[in-house]
Amino acid sequence: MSDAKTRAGFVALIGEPNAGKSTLTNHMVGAKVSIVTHKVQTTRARIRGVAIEGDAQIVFVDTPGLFQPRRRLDRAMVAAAWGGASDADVIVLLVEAHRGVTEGVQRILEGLEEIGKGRTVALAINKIDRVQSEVLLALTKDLNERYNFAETFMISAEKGHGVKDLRKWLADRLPEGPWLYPEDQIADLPMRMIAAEMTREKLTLRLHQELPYQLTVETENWEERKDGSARVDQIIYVARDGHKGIILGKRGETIKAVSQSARAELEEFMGRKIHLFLQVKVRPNWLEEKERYSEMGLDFRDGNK
Ligand SMILES: Nc1nc2c(ncn2[C@@H]2O[C@H](COP(=O)(O)OP(=O)(O)OP(=O)(O)O)[C@@H](O)[C@H]2O)c(=O)[nH]1
Ligand SMILES: [Mg+2]
Repeated sequence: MSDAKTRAGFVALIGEPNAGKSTLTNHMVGAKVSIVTHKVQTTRARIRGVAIEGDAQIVFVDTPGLFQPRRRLDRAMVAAAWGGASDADVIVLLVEAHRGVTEGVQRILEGLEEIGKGRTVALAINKIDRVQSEVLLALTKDLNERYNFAETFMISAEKGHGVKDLRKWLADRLPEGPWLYPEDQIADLPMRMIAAEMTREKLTLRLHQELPYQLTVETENWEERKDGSARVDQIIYVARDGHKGIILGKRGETIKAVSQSARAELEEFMGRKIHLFLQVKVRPNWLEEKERYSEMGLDFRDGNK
C-alpha cells in the first residue's frame, strides 16, 4: 500500500434499534467486534470496526439505535449515535425492510436534515431476506422521496447479500489519505471493554423484559499469567436486590451459564485460555453515576436533560 494512493475515513451506521447496524459492522470487518442480540438497544456506545477494501481503510462506526430517550442512559446513547454521524465522512442509514417507514425512521430523517448537510448519506434497506421484492421497490421510492440519499442499497447484513457492493461504494467515497490504523487492527476498543460487552451480550440473551436495560458490566481486573492465560474479573452492576437473585439464578445456574458462554467467546477471540470471574453488585444509583458512563464509553453530560 506504500506507493498506491490510499484512502481512509469513517462511515457511521445509524438507524433505529435492532436495524442490524452491529450485524453489518461485524460482517464488514469479518469478525465480531460489536455485540448482537434480537433485542432493541443492544449497542450502547460507538464501536469502531476496521475493514479494508482495496486501497481503502474503512472505519465503520457502529452506533446505538436512535429512539426517543427516557432515562439518562438513553439520552447519552442517542447523543453518542448522532455524534458518530456528525463526525463521519459518510453516513449510512439502515432501515428494516419489513418495518418500512416507521415513526422512528421519520424522526431520524428529520434529524438527518441537519446532521446530513454537506455529507454523503446513503440508504441501506436491511433484512431483505424477510420481504418480497415489490415491497423493496416501493420502500426505496418512498424513502428517496423523503430524503435525498446519494444511493440506495438493498442488503441482508446477516446473510451478506449486497454487502460487498456497499463496501466498494463506500471505499470510493472516502478521502485520499494514509490509513488510520495498523493493517491488522480490526477494532478500536480496549480489550477489557470488548470482554465486558461479550458478557453483557450473554446476559441480554438470557434475561427477560427490562432486566438487560437495568444492568451494566465492567471489567475490573485483567491479569496476564505466566502460562499465557489471563484472569479476567468482571462486575455486573444491577440496581436492585431482586435483579441480583435473577442473574445468579437457582443455585447460581444462570450466572454460571453466562460465564461459560462469555468465556468461550472471549477465548476464541483472544486465541488463548481465559479464566473469567463474574460478580454481581447491587448499586441502586448506578444509572446516575459518572464513572459507569466513562466505562461504557459514553459521556455522562450527554445524559443531562
Ligand atoms: N433476517 C435478518 N435478520 C437480521 C439481519 N441483520 C440483522 N438481523 C437480526 O436483527 C437483530 C438485531 O441486529 P443488531 O445487529 O443487534 O441490530 P442493531 O441495529 O445493532 O441494534 P441496536 O444495537 O439495538 O441498535 C439480530 O437478531 C440480528 O440477527 C438480516 O439481514 N436479516
Ligand atoms: Mg447494535
